[in-house]
Amino acid sequence: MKTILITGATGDVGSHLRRELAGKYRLRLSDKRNLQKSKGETFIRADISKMSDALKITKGVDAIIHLGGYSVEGPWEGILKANIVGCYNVFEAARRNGVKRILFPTSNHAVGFYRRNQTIDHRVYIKPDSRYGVSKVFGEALGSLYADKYGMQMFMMRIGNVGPKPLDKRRLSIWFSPRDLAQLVSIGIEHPDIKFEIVYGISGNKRAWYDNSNAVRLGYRPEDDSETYANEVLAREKPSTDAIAEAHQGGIFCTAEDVPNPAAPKKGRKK
Ligand code: 15L
Repeated sequence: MKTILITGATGDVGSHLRRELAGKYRLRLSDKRNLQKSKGETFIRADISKMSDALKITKGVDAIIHLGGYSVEGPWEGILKANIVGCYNVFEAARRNGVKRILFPTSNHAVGFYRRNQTIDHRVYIKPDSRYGVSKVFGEALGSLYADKYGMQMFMMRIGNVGPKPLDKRRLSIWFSPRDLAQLVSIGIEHPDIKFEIVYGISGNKRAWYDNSNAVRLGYRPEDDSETYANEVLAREKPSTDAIAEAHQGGIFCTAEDVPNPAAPKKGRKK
């Protein structure tokens, strides 16, 4: 059984993955915050902005799902530390420890300034909508470098919004159900021929803004479609006064300086 490291495991995506991957892999979890581990899991408390911690958690694993970091728009200092320094440390520590494969949840916000009337694929020029989006582009670029220079295997998932149901009209286009997330992650772990791939982490949504043919080429067959929830989502949608947010795929990330994290139960955003 493969050992998979999940960084940032206390977050919302981490919690879905722990449940979905349980029994299929030996899960090594890490986070800055404490976590109650379940059967088949180990936990190492770590701050990935320190290289020594990154080296410790990446030792002896078969693949890494690097979720750790800042997950919404926020102050530059926080994003720099968590998403630039932290991402560099994890990729570099993996290289030094001989870990070949990394799955990186980049984000729809790496390309959030594309307009909603456009369909984009994995080859489009980047158009980040926020400092957070820029930090995800950094991860994609670092992944590309480490694939070309060191022969590492990099699976970049531009994730939409993970959750049991789409939250609003924008998320009808980018929703990613937990079971589709698990399927795409399994492809990222198991596919024998990954060098550097960009795929979109979304379900088979009828309203998708993405041509996800690269994921389909690698075997992805999503089971869910946000259309199932469209009527209930649209019925409760309030009209927006933010024309820029409304016109672009990234929504309020295109105008806001700080964005509440829908996944965070109490505090505004992941610290
Ligand atoms: C993201 O990249 C965030 O991590 C997540 O919290 C959501 O805000 C999501 O994008 C989104 O666009 O809905």
